[in-house]
Parts: sequence; C-alpha cells; structure tokens
Amino acid sequence: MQIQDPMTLTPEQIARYERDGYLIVHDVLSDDEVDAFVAYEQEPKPEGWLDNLRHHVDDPHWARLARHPNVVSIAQQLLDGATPQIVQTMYMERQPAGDAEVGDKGIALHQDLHYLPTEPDTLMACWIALNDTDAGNAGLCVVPGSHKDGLYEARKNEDDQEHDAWEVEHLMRDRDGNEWTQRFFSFDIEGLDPEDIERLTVPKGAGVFFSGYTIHGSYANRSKDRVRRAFATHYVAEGSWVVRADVQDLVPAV
Ligand SMILES: O=C(O)CCC(=O)C(=O)O
Repeated sequence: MQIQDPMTLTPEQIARYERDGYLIVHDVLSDDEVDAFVAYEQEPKPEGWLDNLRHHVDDPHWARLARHPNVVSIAQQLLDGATPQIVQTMYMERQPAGDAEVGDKGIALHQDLHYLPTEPDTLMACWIALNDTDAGNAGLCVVPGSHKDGLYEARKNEDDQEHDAWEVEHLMRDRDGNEWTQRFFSFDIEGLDPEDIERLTVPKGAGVFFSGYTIHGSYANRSKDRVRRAFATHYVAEGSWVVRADVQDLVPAV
C-alpha cells in the first residue's frame, strides 16, 4: 500500500539496520507532535490505562503515532516492502529519582520475540523518544548484532534496583484455532557481557527501529529530575501470525 510523503532510508541506513539490528532515525515526529501526545497523556486517565496494549485501535492520539507516515514508511522499508500491521502500542514513562537513590526501574534485557512469538518471525519495533533520553535517564539499551543469533535463553530476572520482576499467563492461539495458555515472565537474558550493551542517546522525536531478535531493555532512571518518556509500536509484516491471543487482531498501519 502507498504511503503519502514517505521518509526514505538511504542504502547505508538499511545496511546499518541489517548489520546492527537497530537504526536510529532522527525527527520521525516533530516537536509539536510529541508535545501534543505528551500533553494528552498528562490528562487524567482511568486506572490501568497503560496496561492496555491496544489503544491504537480506538484512541486517535495513539493511532496517530502508531500509524505515523514517517514511522510506517521506515518500518515498511525494513520489512522488505511488506505492509506493516500493528500488534501493540505502549507508552512508557520512567520517573526520575528526585531525593531517592533511584527512580522508576527499567525493563530487563530481552528480545521481543520472547514476549510476542510470531510466525514467521517478522516482528519489529519502533521506539520513539518523547524527550531527550540517554544513559542517565533510563534511555534505551541495545546489544548491536544480537539479532543474528536467534532466540537466546532467558530466565526470570531477579527483582533488584534496576528491574521489576513479574509473571503473567496469556491465552495463545495458532493458525488452526488450537488454544493453550503460556506463562510469561520478565525475561532476562543471561550471561551478557556488559561491554556489549550499548546505552543509546536518542533525542526527542527520534525513533529507534529494531528487530524482534535484537536484545534491548533499559535500566532504572537515576537522574534527579529528568523523566524519560517513550512510545513504542510493535509491527509484523502482513500475513504474519501473532500467537498471543490478546494482541492477535492486527491493525493495518496504512
Ligand atoms: O523503554 C524501555 O524501557 C524498554 C522498551 C522495550 O522493551 C520495548 O519497547 O520493547
């Protein structure tokens, strides 16, 4: 499907994505677009609002970011021209430490295919910084090149100052309609060399595109007063099957 005014990647950018498993693209959202979304999210919201992964279906503010022409055209180029289908959307705010030692915790290092198995494995994400983010305020971390090694072993992380630990059960459904439940927990990939973990600096409005195999996560916000805000959309290529039933109803991004 044709996207109006698409943002076009250079062959070098596509090669970098293929080599590293992630790509930072500046200015996918304008300051005004970011500010409008953040202002909307500051308005009072019902209990459990951020637990819902499907606001892109019926909330125009969320749909606008998940279906943004810049984001979708880049996702489409990275999916070899397939039309991206939206799986889920998340808004993640990490509060600073203030007078405490640490602020909000991050998400232990994982591959998204741990949480969202898909067939085939076309899962990818666009994580957009909604303010300036870096190692000091729970910025996104990645392990460059980790997308080339398939799915890593992961265990439930230890609850510590950096990461929350949790467990949840999901209904799963295959293409033939067979159903079962599967336990998920806060996955943590064991044995990573800290030197391989890159702490990204991503300015407001930039997007980090990464594959479902790319190891990524974040650490606690240890800044005194710098909140970290990000919006992430997970896509698959048209024709892919998402096995988790709660996010199986895909929304075409175009
Ligand atoms: O923003 C973070 O802290 C981690 C985000 C993440 O894991 C994701 O978008 O899949």
